[in-house]
Amino acid sequence: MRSWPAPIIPRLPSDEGRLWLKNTATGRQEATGPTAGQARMYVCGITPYDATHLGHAFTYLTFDLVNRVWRDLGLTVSYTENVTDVDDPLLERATATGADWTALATDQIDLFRTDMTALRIIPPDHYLGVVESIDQVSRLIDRLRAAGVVYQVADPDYPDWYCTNSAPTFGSLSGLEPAAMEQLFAERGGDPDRPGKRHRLDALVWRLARPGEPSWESPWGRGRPGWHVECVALALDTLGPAFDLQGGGEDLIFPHHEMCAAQAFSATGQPLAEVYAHVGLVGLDGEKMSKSRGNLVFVSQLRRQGANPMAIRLALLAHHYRQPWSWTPSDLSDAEARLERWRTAANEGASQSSVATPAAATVAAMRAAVRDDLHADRALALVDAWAAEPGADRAEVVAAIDALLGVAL
Ligand code: 5CA
Ligand code: ZN
Repeated sequence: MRSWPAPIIPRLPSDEGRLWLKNTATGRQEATGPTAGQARMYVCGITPYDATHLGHAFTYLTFDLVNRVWRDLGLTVSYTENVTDVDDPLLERATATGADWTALATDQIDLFRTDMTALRIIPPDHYLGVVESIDQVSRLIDRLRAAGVVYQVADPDYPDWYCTNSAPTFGSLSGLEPAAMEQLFAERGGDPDRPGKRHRLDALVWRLARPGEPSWESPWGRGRPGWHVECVALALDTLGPAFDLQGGGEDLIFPHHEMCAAQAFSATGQPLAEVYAHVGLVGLDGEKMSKSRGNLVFVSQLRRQGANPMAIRLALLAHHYRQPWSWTPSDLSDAEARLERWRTAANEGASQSSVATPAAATVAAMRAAVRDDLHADRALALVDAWAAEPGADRAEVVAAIDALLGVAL
């Protein structure tokens, strides 16, 4: 699937270090990515039945920071992102609005590309929809079957295919008790009560065709892939097992990423990823911003209302990625004022003041802030201090604001 145009990223003078991220699986901050060569990252992409809201933008911005930090450390990055372009919520929305499901997905993916381009998010190297990846999914189900974890549910009408979470590591990502797992599984697309399953938490991997639903031929009968198996197939196919980082919003810890990890382990005998990072959810009026709740602020809507995309980016950067927060209009007005101050500092004559902040010290501190669990919020404070008294060598800081934070002044 076509992705979107890459922003131009200035190169800063080289500098050694590591990216440290809090690993959801261990609760500890861990050096993430290799010391040299290629870093590999998979981030769970959109289900394209509605436009990009600020929660999505916050998640993709977070992993864009990872991408920028790795590149600044001299690594190359192989980045995969999926599009869940066939799934229940998309089909339900299409039915409810009388739209064709493929047209709905195509429109929303286009809008997502436009939003990501405007926000200067580095595009994935592998941007893949499920519809174009049915063969990869089918091959993974084959491997899971060979590993003895896939079976057909005892249902005379629709004997769909399920996968048992038999990996010894199951549960270690989320650290949840079985009762909490069942509840979240039921709330987030799972079917613990379906008769004929071997275990209540087993995940659907291939759903046989129902009348009126899209379906594809496969060795498992005509049907379509389940959710988790899709991400595992695309990740293993493009990155291989034990890649550096698996990411998404914190709503994906359970069941999605836990079950992805279990399936990958069953298929390969290796972990899916070394580190799992999750983004705190963005809300509105104290509730999680979600398509099903309908309390959404869209990036495209803010842009139509005249918001500068760099101000939207700055508004999101002001929040640390692990901290859940609620959007308010002052997030945007504060960011617009900050952007204005930074632009003035970048474009006006250098301060003659003896307290002018040296550029090299500011850039070094910005690097330290983002390498330390992506503290963009701290980096913004450092640039604020610099902008109050910019020295003569402003170009260095302007380049770092662009390279590390993705904000073009
Ligand atoms: N297609 C699946 C992942 S395979 C999916 O969750 N799609 S989504 O459109 O619902 O979400 C896309 C990404 O945005 C996911 O990583 C999700 O965790 C993240 N996300 C969704 N809502 C929010 C929110 N309110 N705040 C932060 N991130 C969010
Ligand atoms: Zn996913």
